[in-house]
Amino acid sequence: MTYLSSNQLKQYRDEGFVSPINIFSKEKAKEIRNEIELIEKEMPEELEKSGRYNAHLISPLLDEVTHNTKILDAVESLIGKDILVCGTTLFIKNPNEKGFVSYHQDAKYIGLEPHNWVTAWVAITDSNEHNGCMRMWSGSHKNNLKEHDQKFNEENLLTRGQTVKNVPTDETTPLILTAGQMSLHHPTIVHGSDLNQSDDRRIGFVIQSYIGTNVKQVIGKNSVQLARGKDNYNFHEKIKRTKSLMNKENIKLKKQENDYLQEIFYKGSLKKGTY
Ligand SMILES: O=C(O)CCC(=O)C(=O)O
Repeated sequence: MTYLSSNQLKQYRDEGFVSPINIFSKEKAKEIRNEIELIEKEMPEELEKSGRYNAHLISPLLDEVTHNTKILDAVESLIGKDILVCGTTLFIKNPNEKGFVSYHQDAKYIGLEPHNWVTAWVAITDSNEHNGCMRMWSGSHKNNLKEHDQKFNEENLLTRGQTVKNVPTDETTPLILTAGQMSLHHPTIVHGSDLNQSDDRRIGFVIQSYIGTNVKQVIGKNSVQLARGKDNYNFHEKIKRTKSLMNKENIKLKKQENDYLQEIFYKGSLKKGTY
């Protein structure tokens, strides 16, 4: 079954991304933002730095997004009908902070092989050039993995500050989304994002990533949830979906999963960043 149109499939093949895709209403996005902000208020450190990963394990509304049928339909068109979720990340840029994302390829340090996987970036707030939306180096996914410098800059929202050299930033495409829309991007596309210059937060909830059941974790360990279809390979441990907000057991599970992730992201690195 192909849910994306032939133009969208062509865009993904030629450019390495598809955007924008409507998923839910602005009102729903606001409800999700409120849940994120409630967690931040009740547990001030829970979503900070390396805690920003796997918030879907403690937030029923983020769990609902992760398993959203429209998102999964689009993902199925790209990686097939047997789909696992192997993690999520909140990319939040607050106003007056200097957070940015250097140009990088997701596949570089994530250990997911083969590249039968895709990342969904879901806009919880509007995301545009003024507040630092993602920018894509169109077509760069065709050239395999590139060398990355490791800059470990505190303001860089990536773990190692990993940076691809000589990116033609003036030619990159901004992915402009309104709250409730998403983009999908390829594991090897070079992308990044600039500062938030607005006076509101920019919040992206990123399912990083949806993987085919044939994809292995070759660096460390990732637990997964079955999102659609059947897992005939069973390469990964399965974890349950959450039913309640900030449940103690799920907070523990999130911490455990995030510890595994840290091992993956910093494997072989002489230094550790804060994310
Ligand atoms: O949210 C951002 O600005 C960057 C996110 C990103 O790099 C990703 O989703 O792979």
